Amino acid sequence: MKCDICGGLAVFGMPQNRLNLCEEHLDAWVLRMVERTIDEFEMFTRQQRVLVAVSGGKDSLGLWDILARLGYQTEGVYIHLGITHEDYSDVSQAAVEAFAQPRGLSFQVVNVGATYGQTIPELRSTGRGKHTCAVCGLVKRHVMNRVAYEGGYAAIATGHQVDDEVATLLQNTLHWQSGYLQRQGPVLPSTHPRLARKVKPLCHLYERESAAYALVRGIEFVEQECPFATRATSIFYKQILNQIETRSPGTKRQFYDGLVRGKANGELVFRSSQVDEEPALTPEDYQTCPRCGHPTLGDGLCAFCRLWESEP
Ligand code: Q46
Ligand code: ZN
Ligand code: ZN
Repeated sequence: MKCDICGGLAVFGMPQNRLNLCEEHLDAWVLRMVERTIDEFEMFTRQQRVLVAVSGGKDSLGLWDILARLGYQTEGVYIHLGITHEDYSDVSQAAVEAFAQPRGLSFQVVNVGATYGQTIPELRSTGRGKHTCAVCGLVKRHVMNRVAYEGGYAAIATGHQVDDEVATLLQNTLHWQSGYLQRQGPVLPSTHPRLARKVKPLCHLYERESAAYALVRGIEFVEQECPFATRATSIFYKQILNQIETRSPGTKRQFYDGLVRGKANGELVFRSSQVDEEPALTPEDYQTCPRCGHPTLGDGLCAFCRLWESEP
């Protein structure tokens, strides 16, 4: 297999683009793709500071590496969830440290247990009728919004790639979750000064491209999945989508791009007022949580503070 650009030894094939690339040209292709995505969706500029949410996995560390190489101003945030199964959270934090230090990149750690009194597994075990990932997602969103607001960052960048996005899209479509479909996209605008703009610069990169980039760059990421992820339905949807993609290369990109394009040109319209970060909301739609000052749609405590409220 030859590289379609230089004729050298190709190490990576992309059937959906009919493209085979050597290491050097895969690297250059990924950088160009991400830069183009940032520009196309006007995610941020080189004059703005971006907070990169890092988990220690290939996608978020790869994203950070790409943004730093492209000359963007980045800082990382690692949220230590207190997951002790196979030392998952400690091992992930160590991977983030080992990545950032030699590159001179700065990051902060928010330890959920130390900061708020309970880790994610402890919170879950007190049985609030929510799945672990729902609790975890709520906590991570709250922490990231707080860190971004306090640090004055222009945006939070996450490592979601095409496979993550289409798994979510399939799940939301099967259940016609109009609120989630409305907020899904490469950019979630800020609807309140305390709710940061969220951007996904890898949203046009397939997971295997992101993995190949991390390998080519020699990034030592955590391969271990979060122990709770194995039960996540998103893995099941990813497997189904991979089967469809094998049969018909490019389907994943088409599925995702169709949503983004349809919403941009008004062909697809979804409505819901039940999601805290729905893009159509304005600051006036929110109340202020009396405990943490976070914006919330209902009266009283925000969903994050209610989590800690309901002791068993
Ligand atoms: S970290 Fe948290 Fe994920 Fe683990 S508990 Fe679920 S949501 S799977 S991205
Ligand atoms: Zn080449
Ligand atoms: Zn609150």
